[in-house]
Amino acid sequence: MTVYSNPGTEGSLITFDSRYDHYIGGEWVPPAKGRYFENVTPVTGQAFCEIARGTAEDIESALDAAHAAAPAWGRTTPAERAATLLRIADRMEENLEKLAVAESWDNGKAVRETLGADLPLAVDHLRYYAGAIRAQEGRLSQIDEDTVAYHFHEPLGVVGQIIPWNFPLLMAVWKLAPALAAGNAVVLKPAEQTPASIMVLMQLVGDLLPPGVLNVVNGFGAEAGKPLASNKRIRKIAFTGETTTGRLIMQYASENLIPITLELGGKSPNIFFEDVMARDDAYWDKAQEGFTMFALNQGEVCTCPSRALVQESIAGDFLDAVVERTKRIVQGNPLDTETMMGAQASNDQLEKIMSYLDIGRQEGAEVLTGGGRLELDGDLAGGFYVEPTIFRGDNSMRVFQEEIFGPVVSVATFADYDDAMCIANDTLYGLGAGVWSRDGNVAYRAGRQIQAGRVWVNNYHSYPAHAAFGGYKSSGVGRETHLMMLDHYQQTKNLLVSYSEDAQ
Ligand code: TXE
Repeated sequence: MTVYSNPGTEGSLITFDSRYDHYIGGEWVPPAKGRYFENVTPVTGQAFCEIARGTAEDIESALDAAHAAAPAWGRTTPAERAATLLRIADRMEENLEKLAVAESWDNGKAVRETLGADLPLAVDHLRYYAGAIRAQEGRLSQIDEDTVAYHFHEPLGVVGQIIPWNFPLLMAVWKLAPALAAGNAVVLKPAEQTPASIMVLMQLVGDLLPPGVLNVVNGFGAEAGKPLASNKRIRKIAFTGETTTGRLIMQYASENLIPITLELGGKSPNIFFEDVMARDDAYWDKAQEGFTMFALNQGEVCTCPSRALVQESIAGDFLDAVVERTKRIVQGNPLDTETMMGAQASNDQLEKIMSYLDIGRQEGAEVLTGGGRLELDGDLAGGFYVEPTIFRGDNSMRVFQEEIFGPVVSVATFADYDDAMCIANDTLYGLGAGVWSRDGNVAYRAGRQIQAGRVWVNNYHSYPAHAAFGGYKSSGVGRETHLMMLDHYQQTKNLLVSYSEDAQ
């Protein structure tokens, strides 16, 4: 067991700067309007640094730098770009503990997760796209004996990226790795709730990229995000966040006729067929763990399995077991490696979750465990902690239909396979889903029938590179974490060449 010291205190791995500027053209640049905002750690609820409050002027400066850098970066060879990504991955790996503590302090998530998942996954994504870009090939079509169509991949040029606060470093890398591998220059806007760990990352890796290839402008959605997403000088916008914001991003992009990728909200079903309890064995243990995944990352995951569907015939025993399991989730100081669940990312998010706990009760959902704020002592008393909560109700309730984005699961029962599919697909969203059955045919059929871009079968919440991730329905447009994402950051140049010496 390790308990990392709070940043800035004796023995800590990291001391944050008291103030962070924007990172533009390889330099630290103060905000044009000279304004900063306070950044709070959810661990204690205290402000720990100031962040540049970006506006349209800062976005324009970043776009100037990106446009200056884009042509040369776009002409580098795949091997050069791959080598750069690998160097960034190595630098992150060398500083893994430091970045993990920074991320936990900024976001509130357990260091057990940042050490074991967020950072290793980010490093692996960089390495994956380094390999993917080197392996990418163009295409040639033979039109006739003398005519050939060559298809070349070209970068788009300068792209904008806007990310959320639930996995700040991992979301940054999910977006940056394919964009940079494909030869684009980037202007990235982190979420206003969690900018600090990304600025620490830029301090660590900024020198590995030519100035202007990667620019980071901080600030709020309306003040910095909108001027970026609606800018005529970007050739693409990539966004992860709320579905309503995603609609706005799509509107801005439509004005400029640029492509988008959107990764939005979810209300993912996690379906347990009756055979999961057929034997008390390792599989049943794994299935129970799969249920408790609703609390992973404090439930602040777009694919949070926030609707559990359990076959009626096993509901009583199943729920007794998973309630017991949920009560064993260790909550507390996110910097303690024993802690499984840390703090919610912001006070706003805490209040949103608390309001849904009230809504669920008012709708008549039964609280099987949890249901309130978790009060902790000492310097954690001001932090944003919530108990993992299990509601039991039916799929028409708001707690089954609306994204809560907290450690809250709503459980409904189903009679048979068709009933399960009907409830699973009765949602606006289609990002993730889980299917648990020992019967491979049932699991396969259900996996194909559920309207979601990612269905985990007999597992949940794994995010390996090389498996496409993205939404159906109102959950988004495009696919990340797979080489098909390169297509979203490239345009195709076709040269249609005649080698004929005959007159046309
Ligand atoms: O999201 P926003 P918020 C869901 C989750 C959460 C809710 C609200 O349910 O409770 O959204 O979170 C930037 N133009 N998800 O308010 O507003 C903003 O600055 C351009 C699900 O934080 O979508 C931030 O960088 N940019 C989700 C980013 O968008 C704008 C992850 C996300 O903020 C903008 C996060 C605008 N007009 C929240 N308005 C997921 N799918 O993982 C805001 N932004």
